[in-house]
Amino acid sequence: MTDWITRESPVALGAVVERVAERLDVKKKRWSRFQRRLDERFSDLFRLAHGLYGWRYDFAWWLERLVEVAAEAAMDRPRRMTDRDANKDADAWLTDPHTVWAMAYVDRFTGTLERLSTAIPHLQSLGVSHLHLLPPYARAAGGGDGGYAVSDYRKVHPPLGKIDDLRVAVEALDREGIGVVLDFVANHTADDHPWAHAAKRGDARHQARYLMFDDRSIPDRYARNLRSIFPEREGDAFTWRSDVHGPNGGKWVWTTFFESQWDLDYSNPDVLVAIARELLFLANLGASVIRMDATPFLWKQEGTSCENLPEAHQVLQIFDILVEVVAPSVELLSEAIVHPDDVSRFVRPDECRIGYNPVIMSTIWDALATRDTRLLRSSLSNRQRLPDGCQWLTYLRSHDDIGWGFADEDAEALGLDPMLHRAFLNDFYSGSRPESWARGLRFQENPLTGDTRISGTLAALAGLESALESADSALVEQAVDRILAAYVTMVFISGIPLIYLGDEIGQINYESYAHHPDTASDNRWAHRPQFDWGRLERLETEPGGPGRLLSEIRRLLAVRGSLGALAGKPGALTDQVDSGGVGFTRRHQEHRVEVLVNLSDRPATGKVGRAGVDVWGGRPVEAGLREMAPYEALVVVPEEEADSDASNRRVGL
Ligand code: OTU
Repeated sequence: MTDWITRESPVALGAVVERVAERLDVKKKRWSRFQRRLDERFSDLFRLAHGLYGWRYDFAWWLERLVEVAAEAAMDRPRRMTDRDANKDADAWLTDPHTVWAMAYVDRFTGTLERLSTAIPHLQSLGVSHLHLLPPYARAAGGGDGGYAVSDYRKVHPPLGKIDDLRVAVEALDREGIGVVLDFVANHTADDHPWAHAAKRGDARHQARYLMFDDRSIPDRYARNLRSIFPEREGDAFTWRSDVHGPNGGKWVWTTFFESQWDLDYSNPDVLVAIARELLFLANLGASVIRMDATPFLWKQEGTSCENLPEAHQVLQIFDILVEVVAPSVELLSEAIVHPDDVSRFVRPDECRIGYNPVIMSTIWDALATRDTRLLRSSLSNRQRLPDGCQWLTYLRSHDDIGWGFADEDAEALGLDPMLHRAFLNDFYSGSRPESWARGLRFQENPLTGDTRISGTLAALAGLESALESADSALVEQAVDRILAAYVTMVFISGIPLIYLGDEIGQINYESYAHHPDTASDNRWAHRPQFDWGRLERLETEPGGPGRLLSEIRRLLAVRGSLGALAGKPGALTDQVDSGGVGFTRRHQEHRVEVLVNLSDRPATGKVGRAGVDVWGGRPVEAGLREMAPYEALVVVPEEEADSDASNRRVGL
């Protein structure tokens, strides 16, 4: 039996398409392509939109507007991109071991968009296939949360250039084989976005795009169940704004993150349609991937935590349909840094196909501090499965803080008290334990729960910064080995590796962030230093320390690119290294690789399952037990494969 939506869908589609076509300047070939794709996805779109807005008297009109917005974008899509869309294997890169991402703030990397092309040789030397430009858009005054308080998607932050410079930069990178990842901040706009300005003036339609309240009665009811995202901020998730026209001389505005970031109200279809237009504009700028910021927060409902609600997923599924219909070669990336099970739920073939993996990230740091990989291993075996066609983005740190994102249940099963364990990790990484090598900073300490997160560059957190300061070369080399052990784990275990640019040259924390008014109150700026191009040049000829780090990261990514086994499923744990290490195998078609890593500063015992060639260490290995040096890693491929492997040349076998 078919339900009424399935039954009505072709009729509704026919009517919608006819009316939209009448209003648009239709280009015939494009239109038929658009219509073909829409045919395939319309019943899903209808069902999802009806689920969210079907109760409204004007539902049919909004559905039509949504299709119209997609049709307009499809007609405007540049030719270069429609060619890319037509390529059937456009998404093969998701599992290609050559896929490597890097991320940077344009101002801190090359200063301007125009100068981005000067960075191409460095990106290519690392094998970078995709570059995430942290939001380069016009932003609220006072730094605008590094671009995450967007004032206008169609304008670029003036010091970086103009929107055409962004278009040109994307094209230039693309020509060199580097796809661009652009942010879409769907949860909120800046408080100086044109919609916010109209809301301030008292325009009812624009006030209805946000969550605004005359008094505290409704906010108080919601606030009971909300988590504080930035607890060092005064008050709760609501901000009193006397500059918003209201009967009581202002309004309370929902601001999950900072005061200048006004949450949008997706229960209003006007928001969905208006924001979809901006999303498709970015797709047509040439982005290969669009990063959906703060996905868990998109939908609010009283009595819930207002995170991870089913409707938030449905909104994302609608975005996914629109992008697929207009720009099928564009992938969506989900940024959900929540409980591991919730993180996985955001990564689906019909939603975002790529997702940040905060579990691998945080449990690698856990293993380095505790010399114990049990939490890493249990998290990996319990909560990492993704549907086919989806992919993790693995990383050691991003532009944000590090939160200890393991599941409490997993820690408890190992006999750990999750709160105490997080407290230990925070102490360790902020350097307040005597045995700690780390130089991190406590980020957003919560006075109620004592909970906090950690800021710091890779070098600062992994002990390279303190070692360099001590000028003890043995400590420096040990810190480089530690970073490489973490990198080998991250790069081989699953997903697409992501590098925060500057980490590969061992950049340390930028302490002066505390002296700039725009950054002083947010110590994440400590780990967003200006990229040091002079240092990069110096390191090219330095054999040890950070110079070795740079050349080894390049080599590691090259080895990765040469291993067909990495195109397959994520690593299957083998438990072949004792508790300070991790072992896993990966297979794809006839390819196979076994990885053993000692993540501790003590020797460990590992067991190689099958003899072969360690393409990382550059030597043949026997099967069986072996002593592993502190932070040693082995990447073992069968001998036949090593013979034909490009990595041989690189490792000089
Ligand atoms: C994101 O991060 C961005 O990555 C941050 O740079 C922004 O400040 C923020 O959104 C607001 O736009 O809380 O500590 O589950 O954890 O969206 C970082 C997702 C954050 C949130 C995440 C957020």
